Amino acid sequence: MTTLKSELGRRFTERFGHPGTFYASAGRINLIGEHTDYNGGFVFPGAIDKVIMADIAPNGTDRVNVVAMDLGEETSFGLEEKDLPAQPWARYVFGVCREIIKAGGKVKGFDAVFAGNVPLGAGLSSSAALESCFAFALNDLFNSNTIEGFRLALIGQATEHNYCGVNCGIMDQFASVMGRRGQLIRLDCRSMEYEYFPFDPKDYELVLIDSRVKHELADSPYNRRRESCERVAARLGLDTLRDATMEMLDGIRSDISDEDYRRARYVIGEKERVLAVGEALQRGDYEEVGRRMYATHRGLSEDYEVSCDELDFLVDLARQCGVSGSRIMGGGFGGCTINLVRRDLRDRFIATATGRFEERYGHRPAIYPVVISDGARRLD
Ligand code: GAF
Repeated sequence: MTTLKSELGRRFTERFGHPGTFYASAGRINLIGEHTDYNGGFVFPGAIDKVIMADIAPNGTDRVNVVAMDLGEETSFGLEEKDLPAQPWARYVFGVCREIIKAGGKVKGFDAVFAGNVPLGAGLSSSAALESCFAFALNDLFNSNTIEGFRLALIGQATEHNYCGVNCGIMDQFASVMGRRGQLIRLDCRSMEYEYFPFDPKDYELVLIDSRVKHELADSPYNRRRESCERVAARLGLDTLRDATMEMLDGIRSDISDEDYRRARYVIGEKERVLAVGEALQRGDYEEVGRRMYATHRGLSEDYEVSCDELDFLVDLARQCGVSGSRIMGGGFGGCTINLVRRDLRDRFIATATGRFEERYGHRPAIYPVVISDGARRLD
């Protein structure tokens, strides 16, 4: 963090000739509740200690100059709809500016340099971290912090929908903005009520194993999953699958495609699993939490079909090593597994998983210990 901040500061001063203000927002993990957010269901995310950080200062013009330090690229754009930049990364920043303006907030010209340590394509929501970082900063710099956190998350989500082609739910931006150190958040994505759950098990640890196989949400298998769910909900006369039951789904089975049936079956099962995990956490029953994680993986792999060979292999390895819970995390099509592992098994599991994965796929997976951390913030 300190190195990232000083490198950003150096680059900013070199490029713009004066110092700016630092902001950061976090990537996220999700314990359970996958592909439930856009179905009006529950999710269980937390912010992590990997961030996108930006150094920013208003420049007194109507133009935005942004340097993406990790990519070695720079662009400049105006703040009107016609000014949409060509670079995909710049659309996140542009989208946040536009969504704040469309929501009645203020954005004027500014200079910025950003960089980060959220691994890209790992399912840790680097794009939500980027959106949330800029949304938080522009709220502070131009709106006297009058836009509340939950609205900043909606601004990030609308950016994905309107400028990046991903019809995502609210989970990633919500966790990135609202995350708190040491706490997971159970969010009801319909009512937007949420509750913080302290997460600091003595005998267990969360470990991410990154397959380093890249997924692309924008080529739209993600959007197609969402469309399946919306078709089934509409057929049931519901707004979302939140109120659907297995009995209702079985009642329309012959009217819908087998694929849509399986998508909805997964979502209905996942809703129950998130609630069961909330209760198990309150009892301190981490073995039950883990069992539910394996059940989620099975649903994501067989019914929702967002896993892949590499991720199924990692989950199988976890089971063989006696890991309490393991599943693919995030949107899918690659990225990480999240593993709930007893501390005494941790090192052996990591060594086995790393070695066997490399033997089979020819490259080493990356290992990230999970540190549940604060979400969007200004850095002094
Ligand atoms: C991606 C999306 F951005 C989230 O909204 C969520 O749907 C997730 O996939 C799956 O749970 O990260």
